[in-house]
Amino acid sequence: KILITGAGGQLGTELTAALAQKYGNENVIATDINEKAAEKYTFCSFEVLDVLDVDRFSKLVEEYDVSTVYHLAAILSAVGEKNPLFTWKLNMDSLLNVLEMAKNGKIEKIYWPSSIAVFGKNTPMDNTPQECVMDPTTVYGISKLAGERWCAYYFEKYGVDVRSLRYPGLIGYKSVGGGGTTDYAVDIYRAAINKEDFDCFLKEDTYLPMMYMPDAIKATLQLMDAPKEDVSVRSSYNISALSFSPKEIYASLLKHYPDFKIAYTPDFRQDIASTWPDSIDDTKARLDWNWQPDYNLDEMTEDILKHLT
Ligand code: VAH
Repeated sequence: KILITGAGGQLGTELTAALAQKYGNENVIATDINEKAAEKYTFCSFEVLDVLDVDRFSKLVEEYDVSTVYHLAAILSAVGEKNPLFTWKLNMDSLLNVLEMAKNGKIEKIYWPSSIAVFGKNTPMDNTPQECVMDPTTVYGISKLAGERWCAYYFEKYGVDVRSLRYPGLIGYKSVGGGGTTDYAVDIYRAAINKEDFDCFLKEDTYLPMMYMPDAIKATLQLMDAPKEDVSVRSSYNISALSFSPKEIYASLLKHYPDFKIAYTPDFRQDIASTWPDSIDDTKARLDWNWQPDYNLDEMTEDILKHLT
C-alpha cells in the first residue's frame, strides 16, 4: 500500500489521483494536516496527519500495512521565509522520521521531492549541471539541500530505497499553488480565463525552469518504477522541461486572450527567483530512466485552456 503526505497540496492532489489510478483506489491512503483535504478523497482512504506526529504516522503505516511513502508535505520557498525555524523543523524532522521508518524496516520505499531551490547565487544559471555549487538562500532551499544529503546518506549507510527529483516550478490547473516563488505561473491562467488583469510578483524577464503537471507526474512514476540498479543518483535528480519568463507566458496567453493585461510589481519573491537557475541540465535522468518531457509552453497553455474553459 501507498501513503501520501501533503495529499491536499498542489502536487499531492494530482499525484495521489495518478497513484490511485495506477495501483487501485484501495491501495492508496491520502493524508494531510488539513482535514478539508478529505473533500478531494472520496475515491480512496483519507487520514488527517501532522507529519511531525511520529506516533500517529507509524500507527497509520502499521494499520494500513504501508510499504511505500510519498512524503510531499513541506513548507515552500516564499511562505517558509515568514517562519524560518519552523520551516526547517517541519521539512527536516518529517523527512528524517520517514527515513528512520525505512531504516527500521517499517516501509520499503520512499519518494521525496527536492527542488531547484537547492541552487543559489553561485550556481551556474544556464543548463545548471547535476553536480555544482549549491548555495541556497531560502530556508526551504537549505532544507531541500540538507534533505538530499540525508537521502543519499540513508541509501549508502542503510540501503534505504529513497528516490527524489529536483522539481522546477510545477504548473497545473487542478489545484492551486502552496506558497512558492513559482506560483505566478499557476495563477496567471486563472486570471486570463476570468478576464481579470494580472499583477505579477516577478519582473517580466525572470527566467525560471518550469514543468507542466502531467510531465511531473510522469517523471515521478517513471523514477519510482525504474529498476533499483538504474537509479544512480540517490540525492536528487535534475529534471527539466520548460524554461520561460513572465513575459513569455503572457505572450502565450495573449494568443488566446488578446485583451489580457499584465502589470509587474516585483516583491521579495523576485530576490528568491533571481538566485535560481534559468534552465536545467537533466542528462542523468534522461540516461538513467529515459526521461523526456511531453509539453512545451504553447502546448501546455492550450491544454490548460482546453480544460479550464
Ligand atoms: C517553490 N514551487 O516555489 C516551489 C518549488 C521550484 C521551486 O520548489 O517554492
